Amino acid sequence: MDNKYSPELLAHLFRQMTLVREFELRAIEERRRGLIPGFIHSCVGQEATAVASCAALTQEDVITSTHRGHGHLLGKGGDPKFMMAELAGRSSGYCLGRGGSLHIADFDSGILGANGIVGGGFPIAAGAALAFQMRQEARVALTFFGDGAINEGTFHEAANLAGLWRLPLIFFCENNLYGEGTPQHKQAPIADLARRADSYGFPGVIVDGNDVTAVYEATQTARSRALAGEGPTLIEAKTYRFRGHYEGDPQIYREPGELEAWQARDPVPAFRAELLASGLFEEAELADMEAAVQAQLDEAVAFAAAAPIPAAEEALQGIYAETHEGLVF
Ligand SMILES: Cc1ncc(C[n+]2csc(CCOP(=O)(O)OP(=O)(O)O)c2C)c(N)n1
Ligand SMILES: [Mg+2]
Repeated sequence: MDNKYSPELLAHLFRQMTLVREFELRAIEERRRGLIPGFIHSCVGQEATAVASCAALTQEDVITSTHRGHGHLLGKGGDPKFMMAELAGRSSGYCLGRGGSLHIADFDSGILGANGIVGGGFPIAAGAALAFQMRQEARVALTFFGDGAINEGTFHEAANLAGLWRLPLIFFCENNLYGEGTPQHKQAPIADLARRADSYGFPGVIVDGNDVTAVYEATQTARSRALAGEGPTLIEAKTYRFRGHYEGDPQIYREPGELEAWQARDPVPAFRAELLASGLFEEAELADMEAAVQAQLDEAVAFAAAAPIPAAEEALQGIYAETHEGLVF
């Protein structure tokens, strides 16, 4: 382990990666038990991309997320209690139980929204980045998306203007090799999606998405460029999801041995082993962090289960804006 990373940062990355992994497993379990209705698209296997990219941002920076967004939101400082309650459709959730897993927003944490519309986050993040530039604020926007989403028109429109206007925007592609059940090579004529940045006049970098410190560094570099007025960066993080596209997906599309090969590079135990080998952390310290995460999740599930579902009479509240005040971030 390179000693340029502080023990505080390493501990933060490990704690957050553990939180994301365990949050996902708990959400899957609670869906089976009936607390959580609807779809869950888990990011098990993609913890390093979510956590390390957000760790390179500040609280004032903003993100847009996707249908596979729990890790992004936790990474950006989302509270598992309000998230679990939102997944359960309870009135104590981030969006009062109206949004569910795919539509969580929390402007206080700089989370402009997960999005059920594939490619829906690009114009929102570009708009936020334009606002930061016009107000001369030292903030960046980061938009998460998948290898499927990069083929949407919204990517190309946002990338074109962001490149032209040198917006402080980071395009963060989690290339997990599939869009639903379609392998990446059947949805795009090139394997390295980072090359697309070239068309829009900004750098595209490829990073090992299962290497937490590599992702952290790539995002830090992109952020520094953005703040220096040099414009966007496209980061393509090569990674893999270990579970189905959604919970219940029969997963008939994987190549034999593919899942096992990626599981051998599971980012969470790999980072744990790296921390122990560095001599900076004792086994007991890591076990304490893991136990603290479990306690936090017990609390989150209890918080969600204790809250009521929203009353039917409130269904139309919060749909139409009465003022612009709530929209200022
Ligand atoms: C505009 C739009 N088209 C299609 C869908 C259906 N859909 C949901 S997720 C998904 C695949 C997205 O793949 P990718 O961007 O690679 O993200 P991943 O699921 O791999 O994280 C599709 C096609 C949608 N929600 N929105
Ligand atoms: Mg994908």
